[in-house]
Amino acid sequence: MKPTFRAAVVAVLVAAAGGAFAHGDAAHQPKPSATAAPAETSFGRTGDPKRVTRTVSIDMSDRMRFTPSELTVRQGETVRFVVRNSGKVMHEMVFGTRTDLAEHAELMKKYPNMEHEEDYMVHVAPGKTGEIVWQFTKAGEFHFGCLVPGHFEAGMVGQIRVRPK
Ligand SMILES: [Cu+2]
Repeated sequence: MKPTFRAAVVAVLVAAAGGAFAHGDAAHQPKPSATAAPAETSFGRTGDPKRVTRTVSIDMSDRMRFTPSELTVRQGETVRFVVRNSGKVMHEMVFGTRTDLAEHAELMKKYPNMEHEEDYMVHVAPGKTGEIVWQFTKAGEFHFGCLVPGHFEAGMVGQIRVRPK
């Protein structure tokens, strides 16, 4: 078991002990002000909607697929993802490294009611459309997955290649 995974489990257990099992509570708190510098992750940071240079539409279906499931962007590019759920069950799109996503999928199996809201994910109800604006600040290969329990394992995962500037 990797340390990051263990840390995530501990975080969930601590939240449970505090009586707020879902971090849904946190999701309802106001987000940090727009003037604060967005937090950098290993796969980029929250994008500024005013700097979007490209819009990519992605479909999520009950066949457990993202369409398209592969794309290439340039390092530094800010992309608006318009994510449509054309299925009849909930789907979500979560960015991360392959390891991040696999660990997160495991957690979701253990705690299926876990709710969370981060800028690098969007949960989309059937028939609805959601958005993520993300800036890819680091070159490399990243992934996006649906972490509704069982979906990631069924192959609901896609790949983003970020070409160096
Ligand atoms: Cu899904």
